[in-house]
Amino acid sequence: MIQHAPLLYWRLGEASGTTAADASGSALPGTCAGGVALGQTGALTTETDTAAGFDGVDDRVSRSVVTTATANVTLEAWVYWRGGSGHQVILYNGTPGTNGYGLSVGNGSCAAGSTLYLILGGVSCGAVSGGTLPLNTWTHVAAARSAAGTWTLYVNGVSKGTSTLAPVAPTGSTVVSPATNTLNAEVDEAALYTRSLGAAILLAHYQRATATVSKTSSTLRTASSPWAEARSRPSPGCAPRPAGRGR
Ligand SMILES: [Ca+2]
Repeated sequence: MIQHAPLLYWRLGEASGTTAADASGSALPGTCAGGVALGQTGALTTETDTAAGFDGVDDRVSRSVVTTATANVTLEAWVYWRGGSGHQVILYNGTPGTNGYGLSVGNGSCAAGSTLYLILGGVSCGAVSGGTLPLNTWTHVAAARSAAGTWTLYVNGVSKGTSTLAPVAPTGSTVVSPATNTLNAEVDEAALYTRSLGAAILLAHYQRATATVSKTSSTLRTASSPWAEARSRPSPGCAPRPAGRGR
């Protein structure tokens, strides 16, 4: 996903600490809170970068909102959902219930239970349904809004539906598992783009998580995956803190 220039890219591959590095180059790190479980087996079988676990109680990774854009945006993440009740938010840009937009799992009040959907705070809590989110399985989820104002929700790179509902301009936080709607899941490779990624790109992101590396591409011979560029960057986030400066 790095080659498609995300504004925000939390790989969530840190082994310790409380900062989630931003691998996009935008310097938009998140802060881990509540005891996020680092070092979980990641979604990408093509590399060893790890994922983060959220307990559905109080774990989150957040920062101040990274963009107020309401069109030409894409949210993307891998989620390994562990079930549970409640209205759980995977990745949100804005203030749930008030403004912004995000990817969420329904509890039956906004959409059918255990359903992935697009939530638009203050507008619609179930703008587009993506069908039942599988349990205990890495699933690639994304939502993109075009310049013309059409949202498309994707599961594993496949469109599940569209909506032309307009979001309220985001304020507040960009967050995985917001405090108001905590998530019981592992999350990996969370990204936000200030452009609308199309179906072909999102399907490629999904497929490349497990793809066999091409032997014919000079680029791929030196970069074993689309994420390799990000992997090679220094990753200061969620890194061990200097002695004596623990939480
Ligand atoms: Ca990762």
